[in-house]
Amino acid sequence: MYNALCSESQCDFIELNLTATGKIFTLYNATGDSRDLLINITSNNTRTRLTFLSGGQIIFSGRNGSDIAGSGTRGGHAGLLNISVPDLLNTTFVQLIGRGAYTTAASGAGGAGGRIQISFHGLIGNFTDDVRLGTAANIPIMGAGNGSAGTLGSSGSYIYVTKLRNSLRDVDINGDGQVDGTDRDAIKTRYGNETGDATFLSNADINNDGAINILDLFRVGFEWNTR
Ligand SMILES: [Ca+2]
Ligand SMILES: [Ca+2]
Repeated sequence: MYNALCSESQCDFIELNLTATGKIFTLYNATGDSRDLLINITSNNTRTRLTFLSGGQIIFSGRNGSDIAGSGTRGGHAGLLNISVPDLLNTTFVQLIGRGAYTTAASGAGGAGGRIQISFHGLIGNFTDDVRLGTAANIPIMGAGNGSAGTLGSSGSYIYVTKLRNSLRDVDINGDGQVDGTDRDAIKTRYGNETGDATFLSNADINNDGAINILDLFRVGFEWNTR
């Protein structure tokens, strides 16, 4: 999908909404390793965003060793996934999958797990940079590949999450796709909180100034029922 917008390992989108069944796959190189993938949202429009709906997947896994022609002595390594978004990164339900591949070759090693690097301005609710090797949505899956002799490839890693600059967070505080009373109440119950308070919730600090107050509530009102 989106082939026309991709060149080699880089895809430049003005805006991208990956639907529930949408999948982006990387290609393999000759030795079965995943090519790296750079997804760039290029527009600087205020509400330009990268959104993944439930079930959307980006897969940058290595190729299984037994499927690599003339080789197969090890599983393919997963690649590097880089995502750059100028405004809003909504990964609430996305699955980012960079598995090292297995191999059936004797004493062969599994491929290494993938790496993820993300740069963004705003932050939508429910995003986590927690690296686990499970299968739950919204958690990167970057497990190491296995080999027939039991040799594991290295685990995947999260390189960093960085903000390109401070900016607004999305007003959909609980990340359910609606701007409504639930989001209003998330501010209401924390009204007056500041960074460091036990009940402070960064997603409710929409203008990202370290305090939850009228300035944040105003922004929920401004986008009330807008999606
Ligand atoms: Ca909401
Ligand atoms: Ca605030």
